[in-house]
Amino acid sequence: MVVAVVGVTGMVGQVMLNVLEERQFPVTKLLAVASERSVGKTVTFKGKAVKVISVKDAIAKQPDIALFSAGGQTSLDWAPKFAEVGTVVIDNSSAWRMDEKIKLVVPEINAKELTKADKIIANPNCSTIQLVMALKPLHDTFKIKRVIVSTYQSITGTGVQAVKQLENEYQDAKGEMAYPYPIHKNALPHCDVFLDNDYTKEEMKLTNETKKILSDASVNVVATAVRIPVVGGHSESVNLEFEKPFEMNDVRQKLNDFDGVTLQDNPGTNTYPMPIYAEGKDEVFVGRLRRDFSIENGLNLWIVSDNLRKGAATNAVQIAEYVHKHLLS
Ligand code: 2RA
Repeated sequence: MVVAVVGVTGMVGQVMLNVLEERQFPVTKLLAVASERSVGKTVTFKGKAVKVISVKDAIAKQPDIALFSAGGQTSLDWAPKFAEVGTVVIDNSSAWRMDEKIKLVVPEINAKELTKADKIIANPNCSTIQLVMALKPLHDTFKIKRVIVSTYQSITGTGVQAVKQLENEYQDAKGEMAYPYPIHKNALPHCDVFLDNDYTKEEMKLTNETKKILSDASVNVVATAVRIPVVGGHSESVNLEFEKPFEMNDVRQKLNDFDGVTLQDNPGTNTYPMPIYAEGKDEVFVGRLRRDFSIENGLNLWIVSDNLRKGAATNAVQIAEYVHKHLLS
């Protein structure tokens, strides 16, 4: 298959190349695509140097699949033009996620809803993907009434500039700031921009995307998104209120049985998920399970996952695998 990676020089674009190779996706030709300023540079795929080309040149080559991680405006401008030449676009930006004509896909949850007519498919926000992976098996069994989530997000979600800012702050060096404040020894309750309702865009993504992926607008979701100086992945403290009563063993079983979720939960051995150990892996790790004794049918849990992998690149490649297997062959 001819596969384009648009935004190939960015952090997620680079991880997309790694995941395509690791999962042995059947790439017969890779189109490495980036902005004009990167055209002519090279990236490495399967040990070989691949020259970066422009979006226009990539469209002319009519790839089978285009994985986008190049920002919302680039997706709005160019995804439809790829679709016009028959390419299936899987977009990691927020541009299409809440468009009612566009499917928002976590393969383990709703890939089956995809059809040959879907030429633009939205990859959910990283913090949403790990959340709904844990919620789905519990919602199907115990019907979630309310979700309260606090996130502790890796600076890799912001990008290279944020990683550079933290490195500079370690060395007490000056440099470009990705954030309005220092991130070293700090926690910023400010992911993305503030909206008129005083929530941030990141927090409203968690609210709106979760409802769409679970196909249930009745699930109430409220979020606080916090940036912390880690790089391995996003962590989330989650409080759930169910419609139905539950047994803890049943909760564990449902989570354990859900493809892509790994339970790490044993206080007796200090076993719980941590971003330093989730980095580079594709699982969504769940732990710190405990009943919320302050409400009826309440549960607390802790969710950790590598935001560049299952939170972005791996989820997108898994969608491409589904498309290749079920819709293009
Ligand atoms: C973040 N989820 O972590 C957003 C975008 N990657 O900044």
